[in-house]
Amino acid sequence: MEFLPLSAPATTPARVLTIAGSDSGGGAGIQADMRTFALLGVHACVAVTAVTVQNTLGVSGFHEIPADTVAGQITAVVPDIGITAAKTGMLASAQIITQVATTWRDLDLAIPLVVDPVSASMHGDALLAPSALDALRDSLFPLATLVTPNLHEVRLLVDIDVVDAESQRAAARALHALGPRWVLVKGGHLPSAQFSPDLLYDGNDFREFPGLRVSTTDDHGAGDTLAAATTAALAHGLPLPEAVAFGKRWVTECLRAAYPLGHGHGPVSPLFRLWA
Ligand code: PXL
Repeated sequence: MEFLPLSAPATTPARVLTIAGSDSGGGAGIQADMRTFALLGVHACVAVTAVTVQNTLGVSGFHEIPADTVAGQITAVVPDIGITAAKTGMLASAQIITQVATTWRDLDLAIPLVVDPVSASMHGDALLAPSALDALRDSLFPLATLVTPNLHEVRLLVDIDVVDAESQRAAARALHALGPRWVLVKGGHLPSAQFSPDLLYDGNDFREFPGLRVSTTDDHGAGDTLAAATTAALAHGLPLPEAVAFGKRWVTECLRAAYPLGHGHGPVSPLFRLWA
């Protein structure tokens, strides 16, 4: 696999920020982001939004962090540390989404923001209050450089059932109308046995990333890992379509390297980068 053009930084590496929830099982959320960020050579700052209680069998609950504490984490690190790209994952509630959007707007940053509109775990456990969908659409999407919904999230956000290439395009158009600069409609849940086609749209052109499907049930954290790798690539200065292409290759390799864990679904793994 072709990797990012990394050379050792003279002193401080590129910095990114993840605004996301903690996964006690270590496979998704902040933990997935940090694994990928470290292996892609970026320093990661964290604004924790929620602490989930979960293992490989599912999420049994979560504790939401107060919205002003989430905003406080962002305003504490951004001007001090200086970040070159950011991503959001689990945001839990409308209050947190609204505060994150207000904080982001107030900081007036000209850096990419990748919004992964996490709504549920792979087991179907809710990670976002249904009442928060309006906040996501109205306040955060217009600030996003890229949004990365899976097909379940597409249905919740724009009420379109993606079943083929044509409906995937319709969904991309509807999502783009909500204000993000780019939309990536992920095809991981499409019925194809061979491919997992993701569709990128900027309001004018469509670009498909066919991606070979990796057959595994150990795919916990795949969406987070794709968004994190794309964010890291943006922090390294890649243009958006190349960053998405890199993210897609990265998550495919992480799916190939996924391992069984516990009694349920194991995580995708970027640890392959460490082995000879
Ligand atoms: O993979 C989405 C996700 C994001 N963030 C947290 C999660 C999950 C899925 O379980 O637990 C904290």
